[in-house]
Amino acid sequence: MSADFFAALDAGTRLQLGGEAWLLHGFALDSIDDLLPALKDVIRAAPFRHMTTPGGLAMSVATTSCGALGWISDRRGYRYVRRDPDSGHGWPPMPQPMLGMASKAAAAAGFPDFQPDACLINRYRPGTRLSLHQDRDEADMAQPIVSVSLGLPATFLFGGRTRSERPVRVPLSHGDVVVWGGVDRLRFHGVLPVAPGVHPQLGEQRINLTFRKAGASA
Ligand code: MD6
Ligand code: FE
Repeated sequence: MSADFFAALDAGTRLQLGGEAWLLHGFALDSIDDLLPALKDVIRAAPFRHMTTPGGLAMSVATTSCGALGWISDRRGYRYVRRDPDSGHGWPPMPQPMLGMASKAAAAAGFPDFQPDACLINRYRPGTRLSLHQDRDEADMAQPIVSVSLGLPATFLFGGRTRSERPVRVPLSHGDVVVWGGVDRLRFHGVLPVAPGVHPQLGEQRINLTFRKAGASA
């Protein structure tokens, strides 16, 4: 798969990445004029911070959250919590344009009942990467994850169910949405270092939103 091949895709193109994993190219662009101001409000209420890994290192990705639950990392481990430890208050509520877009994307990928209660927001400056990991801190592995790329492009690494399987490289650009669940829910994944650049709307950064159903289903 080459970046040129992907660049030639039209908004609206769907690319199947696995049995239950899809790249919905440009899916978020329809609602981008509502998404970006909503995101800005969230970041004002809960600013990005570099959390500490259980090993004691500062993460190079800066993170924040919105929704009933937010994802945190500290010396004790990774988990979802109801309060932002920096402010002592609840996380900002998930804005309707973000919630609406995420559930529409999930439905388009075959998950019609997705009701996320958490959105983890990651900020990558040029040079920032995310090493291969699995997302396994959520209570219900039957629920998919919806991932939205904004700003600078990046190369997503989509691996297998074991760390040793060689990942596929998937170029992601502003407005792309990746949905995965089911048989693909526990695949290893990561992001290569973001190349320097300036995005017309977001400047020198890539922002990734991952919508999850983190708590147990009612
Ligand atoms: C990112 N994404 O694209 C990081 N996790 O910046 C993730 O770690 C991720 O995109 C689970 C599902 C989709 C994702
Ligand atoms: Fe992840």
